[in-house]
Amino acid sequence: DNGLERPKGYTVSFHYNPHVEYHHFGSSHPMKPWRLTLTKQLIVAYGLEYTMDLYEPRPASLQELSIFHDRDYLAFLSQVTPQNMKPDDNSYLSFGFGGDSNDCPVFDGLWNYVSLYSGASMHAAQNLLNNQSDIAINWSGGLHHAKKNLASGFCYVNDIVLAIQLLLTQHQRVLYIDIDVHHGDGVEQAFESTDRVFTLSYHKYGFDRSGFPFFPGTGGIHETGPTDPLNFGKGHSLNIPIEDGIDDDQYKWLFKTVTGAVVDKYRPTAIVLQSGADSLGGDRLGRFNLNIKAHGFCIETVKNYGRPLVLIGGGGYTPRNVARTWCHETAVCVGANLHDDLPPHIPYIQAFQGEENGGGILYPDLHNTKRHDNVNSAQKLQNIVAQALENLRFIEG
Ligand code: V1P
Ligand code: CA
Ligand code: ZN
Repeated sequence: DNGLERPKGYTVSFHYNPHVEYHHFGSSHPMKPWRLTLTKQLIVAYGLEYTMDLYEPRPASLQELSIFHDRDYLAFLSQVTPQNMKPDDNSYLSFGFGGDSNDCPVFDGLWNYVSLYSGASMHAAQNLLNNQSDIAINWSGGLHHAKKNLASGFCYVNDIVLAIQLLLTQHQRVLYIDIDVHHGDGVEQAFESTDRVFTLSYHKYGFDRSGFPFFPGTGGIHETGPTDPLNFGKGHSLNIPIEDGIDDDQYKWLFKTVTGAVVDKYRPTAIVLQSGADSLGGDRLGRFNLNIKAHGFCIETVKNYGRPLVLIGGGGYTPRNVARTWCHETAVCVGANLHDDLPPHIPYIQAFQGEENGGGILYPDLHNTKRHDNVNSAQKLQNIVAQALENLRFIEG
């Protein structure tokens, strides 16, 4: 038994167009699409490609993206290039490009890039609707900050919103869960006025010593949707703010307790899970101390709810560990156990070798990178859970 037989009852589909990998945000930008190359290489090396249905989705059309995004925003996005852009142009700035941080640069092939990752998320959702799979995976998506007329935080088109909109054609209640270290503000905002989508985000929340908020600065425990009692969306968002350095056991307890309560109360008929890998220990932008298996525990927990599931990527800024995590989580979906020694013949094996790169194994200890002291006390986390459960009383049937 090589552990890779297709488990009975679960059909997993993998939606990926390799052309996304070849796009570059710029050498100093933390978002590296080639982390997807590393991810795919690990998945292939472990033989996981034989345990899933593989699809190479076509890019989404402008028409399809306009289900969520404004026409004038898409018109701008589809024609702007590094050659024709005007940095002091009003529309350029008003659509979220440029600015001091340059979070959303204009790069070669930008339109192709956004169409590819969005096409893959839409295709994944469509595959669930057609009953072609139980779990549909798109590691190239998960760009949760994009708004209908605004690029934000490395996100230009919100593929998650588009996927959920497709699911809503057949599902009465869709649950969105977001374990990226950042608040899933774009998805929350897109569905703020409906009770047919419940959004749940776990994230770092707080201010640094200079008073700057951790991006995007929203997602406090008391933000549960609109306050207007006549608004159907009231109470249909839940935010779990977390401080620096949270460890495996704390996060697993928090995730299981809160997500379990949401599933019990909201009774979703489909789930979309954003699995941003910037919540791992040692991430270039993140602040948590999670190991790969604790991150994967969240995927396992959600899989076991037994609802149709779209699993998508997101942040993740230490590429070798993004690849390890998403390979592990692909294995979790198909029900395979992977050997800790990396298989031979991985094209970019050097990326995983050497002490500083995780010593050539799949599950290096990321907690021990200890870059962030754990300031989450048991008491603080208990208070968060108590308040989260209190917030949920609003949606009790
Ligand atoms: O903090 C900011 C800027 C500062 N402005 C007031 C806002 N931007 C962050 C954006 C993080 C985006 C995360 C995306 C995701 O959730 C989903 C894919 O993971 C930022 C950071 C930071 N350390 O938070 N931008 C950059 N770093 C950056 C660094 C180098 C070059 C370009 C951007
Ligand atoms: Ca999050
Ligand atoms: Zn993030």
